[in-house]
Amino acid sequence: MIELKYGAARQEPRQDAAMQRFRGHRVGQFIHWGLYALPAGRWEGKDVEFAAEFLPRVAKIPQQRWEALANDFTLADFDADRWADTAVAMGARYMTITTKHHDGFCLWPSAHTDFHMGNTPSGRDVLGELVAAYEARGIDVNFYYSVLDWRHPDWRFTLENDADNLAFARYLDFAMKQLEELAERYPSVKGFWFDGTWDESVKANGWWTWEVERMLKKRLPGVVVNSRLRADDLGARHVDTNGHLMGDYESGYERRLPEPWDTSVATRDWEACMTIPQASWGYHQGPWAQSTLKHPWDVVDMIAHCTSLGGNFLLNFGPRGDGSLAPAEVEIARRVGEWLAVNGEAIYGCGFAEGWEYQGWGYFTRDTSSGQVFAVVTRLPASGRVRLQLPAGLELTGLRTPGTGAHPYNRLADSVFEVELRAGLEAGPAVLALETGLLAG
Ligand code: FHN
Repeated sequence: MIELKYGAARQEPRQDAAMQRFRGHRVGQFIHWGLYALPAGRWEGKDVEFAAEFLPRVAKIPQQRWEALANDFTLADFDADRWADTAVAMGARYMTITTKHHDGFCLWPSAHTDFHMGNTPSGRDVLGELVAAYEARGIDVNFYYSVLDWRHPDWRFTLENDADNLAFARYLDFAMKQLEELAERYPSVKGFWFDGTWDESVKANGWWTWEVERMLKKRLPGVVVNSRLRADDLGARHVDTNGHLMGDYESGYERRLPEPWDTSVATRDWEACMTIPQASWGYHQGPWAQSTLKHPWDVVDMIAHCTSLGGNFLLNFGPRGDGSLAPAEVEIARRVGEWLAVNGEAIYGCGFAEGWEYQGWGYFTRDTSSGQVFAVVTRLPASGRVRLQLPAGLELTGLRTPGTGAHPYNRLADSVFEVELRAGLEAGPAVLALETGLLAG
């Protein structure tokens, strides 16, 4: 063990009420919204086949022209209640929104920059409106904050000399002030989700990431912070040099999930975030993105996959430049929500079912309070039949599907059962609630 000043604050997962609440949510809505929603991946008539929020960099747009987009951010069709209604329809229990992305534009009227929503034609505090709308519906709000800032004159990717060190120290002070401001203006926020912390400059200042976590936890008791913020004394990220997770949950699963049989993941809290199109987080209007939208059942598969390993799933939405949500994304949210409305007992408050092995047709989950085990069948075999292998010594004593009630099954051997599931596929992946007992003898 190496002595660390800025390593992990604890070695075991948090068990306080706020953390348990976050852990039980399982399904969240991510939102990437900023100036990049206006060009939406297209510049001077050409589609730029890259994540829309990277447009200023990829298309090498002069800073002044990028900033001028703020004049067109009129919010002609923005309604915080409509966004929040969509989250409710999806069955999301929390929402995480970009307060500032890499281009430095802030969704709240920050006193520390003039590059913010308050200086757009409407002058509205959309962040405040969103917090109010989501919380009125019982949905927790978390703030995404990009430490990386392409616009700020003191931002540095690397620290080459004293002048860089001085400039970057000023930058860290600026970012700390913005974070204090967010905590003060919106004290009901439940979590902070940091991004853009991978550069050498941040890694060389692990102390600052420690201070940010400490400041937020002091001001906002219970607040949940992702691992991506943190670097330790030696520049190790997420997990400190001694192998302990920093922050409250691992947030490294981005557009990828752990292997479904990798049960080692279940020893920590974690969250995976996912785009609806193949890659873009901000709204991208081109076919590069729009022809790759995920099917609602693919989303359900990922939700169950994460739950089965004790993780949360954060599905990203990229609202459009006028403030409206893309209809295709609203439709996906609706269908995922319809599935969750029937089958949510296998997801919310559920986690890893220890002893129940991954078998390829989908996932086992277990309700962390009642102990009820579920099978979520997302890959039905061509036969239409699923073979359920129970842990040794257990037998099936009853089977129920949340939508339709008792379901028949056949015993093939001790602890091995077969279930026919061809009917009802149009309603999405089947869920089975398993009643079990000890095998006699
Ligand atoms: O560069 C960003 C990207 O735009 C997006 O915000 C994602 C979300 O996890 N994070 C970064 C890439 O890791």
